[in-house]
Amino acid sequence: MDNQRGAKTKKPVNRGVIALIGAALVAVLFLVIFLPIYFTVIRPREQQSSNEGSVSGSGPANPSSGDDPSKPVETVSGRLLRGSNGSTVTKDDGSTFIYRNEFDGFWVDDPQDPFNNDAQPNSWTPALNTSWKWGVDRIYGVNLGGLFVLEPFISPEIFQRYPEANDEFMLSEAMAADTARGGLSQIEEHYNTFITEEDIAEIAAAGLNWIRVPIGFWAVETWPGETFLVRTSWSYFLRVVKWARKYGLRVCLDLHAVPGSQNGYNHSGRLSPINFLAGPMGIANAERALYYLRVFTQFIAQPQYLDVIQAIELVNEPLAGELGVEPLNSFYTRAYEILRGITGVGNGNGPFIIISDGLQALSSWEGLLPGGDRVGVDGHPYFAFGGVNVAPIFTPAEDNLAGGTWPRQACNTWGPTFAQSRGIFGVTVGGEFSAAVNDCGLFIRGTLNPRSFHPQCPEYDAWETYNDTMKEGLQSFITASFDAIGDFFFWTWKIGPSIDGRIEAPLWSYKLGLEQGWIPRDPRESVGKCERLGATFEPFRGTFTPAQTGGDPSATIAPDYLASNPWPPTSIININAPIEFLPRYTNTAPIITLPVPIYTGAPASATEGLDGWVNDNDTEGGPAEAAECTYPDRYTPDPAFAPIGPCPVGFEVA
Ligand SMILES: *[C@@H]1O[C@H](CO)[C@@H](O)[C@H](O)[C@H]1NC(C)=O
Ligand SMILES: *[C@@H]1O[C@H](CO)[C@@H](O)[C@H](O)[C@H]1NC(C)=O
Ligand SMILES: *[C@@H]1O[C@H](CO)[C@@H](O)[C@H](O)[C@H]1NC(C)=O
Ligand SMILES: *[C@@H]1O[C@H](CO)[C@@H](O)[C@H](O)[C@H]1NC(C)=O
Ligand SMILES: CC(=O)N[C@H]1CO[C@H](CO)[C@@H](O)[C@@H]1O
Repeated sequence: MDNQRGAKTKKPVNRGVIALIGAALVAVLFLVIFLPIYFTVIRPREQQSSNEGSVSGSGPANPSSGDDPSKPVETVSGRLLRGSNGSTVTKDDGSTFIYRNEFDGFWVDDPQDPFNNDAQPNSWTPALNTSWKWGVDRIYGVNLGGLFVLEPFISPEIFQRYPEANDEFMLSEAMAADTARGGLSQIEEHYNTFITEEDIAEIAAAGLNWIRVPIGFWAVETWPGETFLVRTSWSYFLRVVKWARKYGLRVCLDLHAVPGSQNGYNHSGRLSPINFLAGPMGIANAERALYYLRVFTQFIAQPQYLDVIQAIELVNEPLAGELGVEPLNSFYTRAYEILRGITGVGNGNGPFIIISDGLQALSSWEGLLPGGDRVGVDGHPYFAFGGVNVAPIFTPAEDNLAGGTWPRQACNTWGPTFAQSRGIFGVTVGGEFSAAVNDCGLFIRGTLNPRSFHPQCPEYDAWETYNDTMKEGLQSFITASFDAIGDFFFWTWKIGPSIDGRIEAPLWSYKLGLEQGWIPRDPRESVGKCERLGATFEPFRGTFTPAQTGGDPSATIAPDYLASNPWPPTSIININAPIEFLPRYTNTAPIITLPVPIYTGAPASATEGLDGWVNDNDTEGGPAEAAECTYPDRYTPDPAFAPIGPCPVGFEVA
């Protein structure tokens, strides 16, 4: 993307009463959510730097980088503002660690210049201040799975505290009732400790360059009956973004859980029937999802965030096989119009838009949003859930390294589909996949089936005693997967210990695999792996169209496509009434603006216009129930609910 900074001038705020109420709400939120973090964490550090007037160390006191951007530069307190391999990083709490990066990465952290994007994670990734070249630069990414949308197999100990909980909804309910153990603050404690600054530094040092960060709708708000910890993850998300900027990582914000559940899985927040684009609340729930996408986009499209949060994924894994592709096409079309309406079109105007393949073949999405500006598709290839296959992984593969049939199977299964999707659709990423070839490990299938009966689980679970052949086989499989998928985000960076103090889903942790030697220390080793295995798929050697990568500032979607994918869609599953009779929301709620951190050390110019809402022309209110309408339960509606006419008031069905 190009880097037109501060090009936007803000129009005077004219959102009227709604804005005032919204602002008041935000101010309160700000105090409640942000001050504890930014005052306890940031203020002491800054006071420290301004109190200590003497220059220590030998570096220049002037925070300019000279010719070599990676050269350490010191601030007045002796604290470094940037550094490369071997430098000392001082964290917000004053403690330090040594930055290790063997790939010429360097970090930047200047309180006077909090949006500095000079950092670079390694020599083969453009610094954040430099355009990402889609199709040229390769995504070597990991997910921060289980951080803001909790999953039993990723943080098992938390779920083991409340054995009755099968998903975050039930977990939150159980915690809230358990004030003795701190109630819902246990979730915040998890946000605060599960992923640390060292993790982000290690991700950069592992040769990686992107993170995909799943987040739930409760980062914005919850409605009555929704048990999730509300509006707390956002400030921790911004802390992750701050660290990503510091270490030079790009971020994909992934809306992983929407009201009503988009797939019914536990990792959608609630194990339940699907009520997103399905059932009597299917349209209403989707309208809330559209609103949350709008609120997130208004924030991340601000010039200060554009170069770090470079992509947004609309909804993770909506179950297209059940919902049908047509209603999803309508949803994506509406989301595209809302998002690009906020950001404008072309490089420098808001994030890349990623759509999930909905757990269907990538080719199902051919023709989606034709001519659209920066739209990509995300596939999640896993063998782990594909049934029992006991093929050994420690026997030699075609390239004489261990791996058995697995590496070549990854190349042959995923290589052609990802390559073809790049030709047919455009930018295509593998947003999730793991090193597991089976569903062994604790809670991989959720808490209801805590352990798999796969016959090889004893062998795969005992990671502490894997021999070198086993590790070589796993590494061969994972490098083949990297090569076949191309632009990838491994699922996931970290697995926490179970109540027994052990990591019990080892092949899902990039960090553990790096430490133990089944993940390559340099992910570029994967390039050419499929060829070395004799896998003969045709790689994508073409180029993307200008619109696909932001090079067409007048990219538009054909009017007939828009007309044939209307919002709301013409039909959805599991309803007993005409779709136009289903409950909808009015647009009368005050707009929620996501809070912005306080930057006390920075000049006002650095934070100019930073208020969480980039486009003041966008003044429509948020969704609210109309008093005169009946709304069934958002997750478990009465299946017999059959309205005999449209709800009479307040609807702009357009
Ligand atoms: C990186 O720093 C570590 C610790 O200071 C040092 O041992 C190592 O040799 C350095 N590596 C490179 C490539 O400079
Ligand atoms: C981008 O950052 C590099 C250091 O990585 C610096 O040398 C360069 O001047 C910066 N470019 C811009 C356009 O800010
Ligand atoms: C390595 O471990 C595997 C799986 O436990 C085992 O089957 C194999 O015989 C071992 N190989 C060596 C060389 O020890
Ligand atoms: C807001 O609307 C005005 C009038 O239509 C237009 O000139 C301006 O460019 C718009 N601003 C943004 C940020 O979209
Ligand atoms: C029933 C259900 O939704 N199970 C899912 C729970 O989440 C794990 C991953 O955390 C999935 O693998 C299961 O399919």
